[in-house]
Amino acid sequence: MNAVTDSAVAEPAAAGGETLVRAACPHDCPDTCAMLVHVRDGVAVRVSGAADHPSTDGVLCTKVARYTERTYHRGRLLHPLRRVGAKGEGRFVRVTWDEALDEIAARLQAIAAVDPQRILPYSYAGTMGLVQREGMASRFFHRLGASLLERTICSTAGNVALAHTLGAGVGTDVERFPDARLILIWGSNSIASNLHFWRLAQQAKRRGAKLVAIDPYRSDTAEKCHEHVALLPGTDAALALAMMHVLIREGLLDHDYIERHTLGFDRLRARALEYPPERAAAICGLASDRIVALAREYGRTRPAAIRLNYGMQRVHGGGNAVRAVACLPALVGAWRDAAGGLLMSSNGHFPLDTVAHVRPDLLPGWPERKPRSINMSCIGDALIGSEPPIDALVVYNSNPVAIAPDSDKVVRGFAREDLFTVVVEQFQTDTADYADYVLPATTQLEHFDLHVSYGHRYVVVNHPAIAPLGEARPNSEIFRALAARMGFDDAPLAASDREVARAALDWSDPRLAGTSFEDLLDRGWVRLRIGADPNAAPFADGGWPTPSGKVEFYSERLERMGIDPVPGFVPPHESAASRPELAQRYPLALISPPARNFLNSSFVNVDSLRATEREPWLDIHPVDAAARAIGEASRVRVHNDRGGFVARARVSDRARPGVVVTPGVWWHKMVPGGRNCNAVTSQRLTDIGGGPTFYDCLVEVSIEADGAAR
Ligand SMILES: Nc1nc2c(c(=O)[nH]1)N[C@H]1C(S)=C(S)[C@@H](COP(=O)(O)OP(=O)(O)OC[C@H]3O[C@@H](n4cnc5c(=O)[nH]c(N)nc54)[C@H](O)[C@@H]3O)O[C@H]1N2
Ligand SMILES: Nc1nc2c(c(=O)[nH]1)N[C@H]1C(S)=C(S)[C@@H](COP(=O)(O)OP(=O)(O)OC[C@H]3O[C@@H](n4cnc5c(=O)[nH]c(N)nc54)[C@H](O)[C@@H]3O)O[C@H]1N2
Ligand code: SF4
Ligand SMILES: [Mo]
Repeated sequence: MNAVTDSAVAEPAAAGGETLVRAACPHDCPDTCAMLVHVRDGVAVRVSGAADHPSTDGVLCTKVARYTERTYHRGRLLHPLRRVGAKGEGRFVRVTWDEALDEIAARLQAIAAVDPQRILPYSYAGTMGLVQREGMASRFFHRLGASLLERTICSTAGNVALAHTLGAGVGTDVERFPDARLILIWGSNSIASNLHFWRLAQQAKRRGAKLVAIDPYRSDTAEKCHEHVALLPGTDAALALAMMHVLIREGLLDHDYIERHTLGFDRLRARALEYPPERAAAICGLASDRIVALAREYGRTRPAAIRLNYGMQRVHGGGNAVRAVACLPALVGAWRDAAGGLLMSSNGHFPLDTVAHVRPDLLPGWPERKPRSINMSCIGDALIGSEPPIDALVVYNSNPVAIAPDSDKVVRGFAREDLFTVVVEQFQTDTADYADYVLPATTQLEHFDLHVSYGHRYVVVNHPAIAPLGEARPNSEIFRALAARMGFDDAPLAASDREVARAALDWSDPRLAGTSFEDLLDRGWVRLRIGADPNAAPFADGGWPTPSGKVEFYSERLERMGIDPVPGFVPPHESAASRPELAQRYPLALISPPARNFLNSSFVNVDSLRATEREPWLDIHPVDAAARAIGEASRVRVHNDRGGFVARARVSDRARPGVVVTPGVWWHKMVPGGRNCNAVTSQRLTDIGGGPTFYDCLVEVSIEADGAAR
């Protein structure tokens, strides 16, 4: 099979007149699959998983296997649009690119003349590509001097916590998991959100490993594990500290590893001794002997690996919880085994050159001068009450009206008449409905990109397979054009997509030894070289990328930031224990984890996938259902002081008593009542990293007659 090295030109493949183009899945998923696009007569007929890419192993998930349905969807935006109806109404007229760009440039210029900080980019990971994500967009906004966006909406609690414990997003190679004997799948519904890890965990299972899910919900993954520890949301740190307590008490520690490769054991020991299993049991809603048994098993089994995912850090104490869990492998010396240790993110393994990539130096006065920054997880409040106000918002790679917490406030902000909003999108999303201008963006099949991963260790290339549909343009081209319109003649703003991609990685780094950018374009993917022997345990002999070079149980950097330097249990913002008066009115804890057939709010508009998910569900325990006269398939209203949404009840013990679960972030306009689950989530932040607290949310559930939806 051949790779292509030029845009949209593919080499003929052996069979059936199809050409195959090497591509990468663009989505916010740890698996970053290498794909092949099958093209016939200029049309992408299907996509498949690259069989030669070890972690993809020839398999794509159900959603992306349908990527051509998304690309050729009847709802694709094909022309620039200008709003003619009221904000949110969704009435637009077609305009030319010239008209749209001229008007947008003029409006941004006028606002920038007052204060460029009144302009805010809003973006996340609609595509993870180094070019189409921030490659050109951030260069543009830096040059403009716009407000900086703190991109916290997913993972900063966990990532900052991990960086202050292990030093960076580093850990166990996902491909080593088949050799583990014990795997703790912690806060992760891997079948839905990390399929290729799940396949490796299955291999381990077949070789005799035990799989344990730690999750308040009996997800598809928890259902298929040998054991399921169903703790209350937001209590993971207490569980981890109690496990440490048992490991200490029963002498299951690796003192040699602790002595040589960790910092602050005495402080951590003192903290853990405050959490005997009985205390944690009360906090977590578990039996204490379960905790003792789990700790013993963890302390006695080798190799023992933890797959930690972001599901458990979307609560007030999410950062401390990640720190606590990330301390466990060092305590028992699990890092001595290649198949032991912990994996949350592998992103820190990649030799990224951020400055060369997004060019913060384009900001006049950098690095002394920095514009104000706005936390994207509080966009509702920011739009309503920032000083100076946000006068213009440019949204790309994100659907904030649907995915940001506290929807009623977000909608109020987006509906402001005096706000100038540009949305660069592939589809007419909830957010696009509030735009003054909608600009049509290409999909992954139509543009070039380069991808690193947060789940594996490969760089993957995406070659364009087809010509852009309609008048759609890549994000990079749109921001280049806007820069030119605004008179920015800096060379980095005219760089080609390939130049941006090349600049994003440090090609002289030993992890890319033996590979050039050109090789990579040709081959489609390349594996990082980490350590002399790729099969060895990279941290068996320490070498952590922290300031001390050790696993930091105690973090001086956190202490300087005024944060507890030793991991502890930080209770949820909203729980029966932490807010008893609130819990009187809103007694149920709601979590809203990923749906298997959607990716955040992406794919909700793809008919076949929406037909599989059918409608917003609410999993509720029979005891909680009976107390509210809720039956199977009852239509219910989930509500609190922030707002409410409608769902269909599924009564079963998959949700533990006191916890209700609604999978997936639907589009507001596609659900009865016009509000998805973010109508009830809050804008409060995590203890570390300023992350959102989607799963820290008390609600009440009431029966609602069919058709009576608001
Ligand atoms: N199909 C699909 N795949 C996806 C996504 C998607 O929307 N759909 N989203 C992508 C994105 S953006 C991300 S960030 C990644 C990872 O996204 P994650 O949010 O890590 O997703 P999951 O792996 O589904 O894990 C969430 C699990 O955590 C559980 N959970 C909730 N609260 C707690 C808690 O307090 N403690 C513990 N222990 N568990 C808790 C939930 O019940 C759920 O089973 O997945 C990506 N992959
Ligand atoms: N209640 C609740 N809310 C959540 C979560 C949850 O678990 N529960 N998960 C949170 C998490 S983990 C995350 S990461 C966020 C994700 O939130 P977002 O980053 O907003 O992700 P998506 O909802 O997938 O929206 C991405 C948008 O980018 C567009 N897009 C894709 N590729 C391109 C491109 O090349 N160019 C342009 N211009 N647009 C493109 C897509 O069409 C899509 O509309 O949501 C968060 N919100
Ligand atoms: S969403 Fe994840 S599993 Fe699915 S194709 Fe993309 S990278 Fe692979
Ligand atoms: Mo995410």
